[in-house]
Amino acid sequence: MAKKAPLLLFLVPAGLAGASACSSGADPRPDVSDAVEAEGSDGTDGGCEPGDEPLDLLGTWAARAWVDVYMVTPGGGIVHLCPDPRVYGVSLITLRVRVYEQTGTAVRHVFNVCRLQMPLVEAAIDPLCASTVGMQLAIGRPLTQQWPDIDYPGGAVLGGTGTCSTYVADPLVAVFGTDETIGATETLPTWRSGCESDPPTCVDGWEHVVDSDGDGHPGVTLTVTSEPGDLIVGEAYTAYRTVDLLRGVARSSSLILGEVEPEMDYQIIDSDVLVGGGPLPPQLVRDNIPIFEIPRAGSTFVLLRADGRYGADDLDADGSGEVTCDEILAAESIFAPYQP
Ligand SMILES: [Ca+2]
Ligand SMILES: [Ca+2]
Repeated sequence: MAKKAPLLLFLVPAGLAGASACSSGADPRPDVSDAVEAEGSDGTDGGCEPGDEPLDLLGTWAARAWVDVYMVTPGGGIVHLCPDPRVYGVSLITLRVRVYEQTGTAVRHVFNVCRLQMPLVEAAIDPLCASTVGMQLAIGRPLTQQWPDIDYPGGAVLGGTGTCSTYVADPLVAVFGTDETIGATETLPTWRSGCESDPPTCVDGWEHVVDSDGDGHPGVTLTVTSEPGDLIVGEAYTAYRTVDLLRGVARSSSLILGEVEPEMDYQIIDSDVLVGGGPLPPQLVRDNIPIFEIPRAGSTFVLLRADGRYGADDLDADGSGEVTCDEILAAESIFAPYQP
């Protein structure tokens, strides 16, 4: 510690000139410790003072992430978003997290995805958006039914063993519609631009496509619907991936708050879509269904203990001894105070 002080003394005036102007002391030492403390507790809303109370994360948690997305019409399509081709929305991801081991600052857990809701956007055919409809993308029913039972094992690292320690989870990687050779970073199977043949011919990486939701169509099914009317309706068969990195502060043994660095992306590898009542070839569906642009920063999450310990709500409504995704979704108003 003593060795580091001269370096900090050197860095603080250079890096935090504005902040140190607000500090009162003439003695530089309190300024340095203030700066260090502020940095350590700066994860969410400040105010979290590291305490002596030991942190116990074992048990079942309910989690919600609010992911900022921009949905963008690729261009060249019949259907476009309104009023701009680039529309802001929020995707909601609801998770169950079971922490089964905590050794010092290392945590082991299993994540389950309870639900992923994509934003409703306005779309139209006419360029001036005089007559718009709501367009909704969603994960198809086969996957939404299977998802809660799929375990994503992983871990997290704490910055300390007391309350207000930092919390950094392993990336939550969920890939659907491909074999296991496609992970967090490999290129998803992709329809070659301009190709007008069948999917096995047109999709680069077709050999990696798997009917992972078991609905008889390649890849995993996304549905697109519009209300009112049937401007655009049908199914897109996709390779789909979401990667979420959660970092925050374990404020207590029943509350973790922080930011999520998200990625979400999909490639349409086949489809069955009607636009204005007429079928649309797969190579054109890509131009008519919005793609996602997700900012790296600004999205937030909360983990709330859900098993009744440490003063938390007990979401085990049926007394089965286990908190299920259905029980979390039935009690989702618990997330409301943390909505950004
Ligand atoms: Ca499928
Ligand atoms: Ca239960």
